[in-house]
Amino acid sequence: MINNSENKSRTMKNLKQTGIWAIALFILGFTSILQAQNYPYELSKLPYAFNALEPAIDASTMEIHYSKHHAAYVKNLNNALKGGGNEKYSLDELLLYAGEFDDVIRNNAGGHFNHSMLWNILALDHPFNPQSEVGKAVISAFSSPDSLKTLLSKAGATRFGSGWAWLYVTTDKKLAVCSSPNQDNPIMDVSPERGIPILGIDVWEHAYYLKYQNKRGDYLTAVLNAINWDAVNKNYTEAISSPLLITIEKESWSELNAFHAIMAATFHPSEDGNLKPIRERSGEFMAKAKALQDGKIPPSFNTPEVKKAIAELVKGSAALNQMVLKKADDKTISKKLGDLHDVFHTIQGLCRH
Ligand code: MN3
Repeated sequence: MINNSENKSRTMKNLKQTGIWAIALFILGFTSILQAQNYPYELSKLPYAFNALEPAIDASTMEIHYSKHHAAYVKNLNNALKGGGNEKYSLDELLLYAGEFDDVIRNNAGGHFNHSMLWNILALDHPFNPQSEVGKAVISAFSSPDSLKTLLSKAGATRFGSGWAWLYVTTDKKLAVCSSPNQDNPIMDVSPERGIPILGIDVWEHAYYLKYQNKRGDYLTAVLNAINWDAVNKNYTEAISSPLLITIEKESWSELNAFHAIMAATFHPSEDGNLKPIRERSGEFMAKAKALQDGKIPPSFNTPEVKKAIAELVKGSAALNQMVLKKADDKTISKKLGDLHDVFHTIQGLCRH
């Protein structure tokens, strides 16, 4: 386990890197399904009339869902961020590091993102197209759109209490189905399934109770026949090439995170002349480097350069451990730790492509 200050330091570094990404994306003109969402958040315009999805979704449910529930998530998110120092983070950062913000931020940032996606992926006249990019991917992953609907329906029906059913792009660019509690989604660090959602179905009672009462299954059948597959196709093609997917892949690299945590906990005190943490934890430091080498490197980062840098970390951290055991002086240990810190950031840098 990592303590709070290490955790915070890691988060700030991550957020800083994500910020660099955001600037790079802006300059390069990439688009993203999360683009340009920053504080203060605004309720996106509903792309159709309240009755546009009848009979699948009745006008009253749509009106309340959009103008009361979604509007409340936006208002509560802005209130939770206002004056708290977190206004600077983009919506994708709030989601990516949801576990490190207050639950109020996690729930309302999720609520805003999830509902914005929901409105966009519903329509009565944009049927599944097997020739589209997502159509081909669905057939490849699930054999048919009907099998996918069965999986989504099951995911939504078996989600206990409130939550969402998702079709999402995994970090290895495959399609998968999952469900999440409350307003969580697969972008979030708190989610056991990670990736970018491209189709989400709200299974909170507020999404269906007026018309369907307790019959969640009937609602799921109806809503899954009211999917705007052109919008899902757009989400899919954007998600597949999104740098956010690579960020999620890196953020899910648990051995890298574990090494980063011990690096932060030992190197930063050493910069202030405090060598106690590295003297106490050099064995653990070496073990975490070895675990990084022995673990599975995520596909996007599995390059000769990254492997070479990891090998250097393993060798260097073993040498550092020997220095500590032989009670070398502070200057020697500090120098070695600084060198390893540079090597580590080479890996971080190589991951930012
Ligand atoms: Mn809802």
